[in-house]
Amino acid sequence: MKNRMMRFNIILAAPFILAACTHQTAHQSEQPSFTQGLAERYHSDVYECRKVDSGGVPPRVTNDGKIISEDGIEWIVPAKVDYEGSTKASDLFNVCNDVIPLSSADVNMADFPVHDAGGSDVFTAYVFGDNYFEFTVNDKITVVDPLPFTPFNSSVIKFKAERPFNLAVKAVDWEEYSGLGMETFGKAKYHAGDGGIVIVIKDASGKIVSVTDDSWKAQTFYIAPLATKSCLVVTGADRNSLGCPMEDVKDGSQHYAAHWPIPQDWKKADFDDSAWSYATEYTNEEISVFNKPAFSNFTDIFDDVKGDASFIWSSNVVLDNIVLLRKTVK
Ligand SMILES: [Ca+2]
Ligand SMILES: [Ca+2]
Ligand SMILES: [Ca+2]
Repeated sequence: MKNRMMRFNIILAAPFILAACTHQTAHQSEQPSFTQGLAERYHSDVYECRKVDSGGVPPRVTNDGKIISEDGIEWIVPAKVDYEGSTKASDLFNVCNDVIPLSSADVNMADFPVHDAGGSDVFTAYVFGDNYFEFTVNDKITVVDPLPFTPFNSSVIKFKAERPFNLAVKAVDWEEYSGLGMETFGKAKYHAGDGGIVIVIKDASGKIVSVTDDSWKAQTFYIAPLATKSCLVVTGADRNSLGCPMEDVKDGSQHYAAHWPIPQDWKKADFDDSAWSYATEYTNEEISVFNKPAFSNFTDIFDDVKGDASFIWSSNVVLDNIVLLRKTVK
């Protein structure tokens, strides 16, 4: 009886299995590699800050890790970054460097260096990222977040360019448990932290020329933690983890992570991002930034009534941990 039932189920399922295989072949490059468990240490102390933030919270240690996926590929987690040796963004607010202005009125914008992305117009970008970003203009200059994990900081990037220019931003939600996308948080030993980034760009006259919103393109390349592999739904270029559990767990050490390779040419203006989704907008409340002075001391910039920037990310601001963002500023 049992065997007959099984055979019956297989016959019923056959067309669906066939359909799934055909689908997978058509979008093979979009299927992730999976890893399970903690990565081994790659670099210890990518960055170290000994200062506590204004809430008395000690900084988290910034490590990264490497881990081999089930299909034999080595992945650097949370992301392979160009931190060391790269040009760092200027500090708008950075406890670790003792740059702690109470408002934008206390910041001398004329002091910041100007990076040359081609062209003669000067633009100023203001960035707050949870937790790390690499900001590329016209694939010509890349300026990186000086503080990869915590405390939370904010940055200024002044650059010369000509409109239209292309922005390519790699945004990384850093992690304490390398390869698992989790951190200790209060009483929770395994907590999936969130990401989010907000950017405002002004021209030399102070006029806002671009803010982060849902006109930006966004794609995720690293999703963790995954309680199961099957909760992740990949349909073409769409990588949807919204059906996966996100609650704190007692032991996340055996959770999975999904990885995709980052296209070589993704920073180029003519890179085809047509299959990518538009970014999802998140509110200040969703990202919980009112207790973070690197953001809340500068709401005149980030929440300007003349152009209120939204936090953006891919569809899952908790589980998606590497998000590439693209925008052409006209
Ligand atoms: Ca940061
Ligand atoms: Ca985070
Ligand atoms: Ca996360």
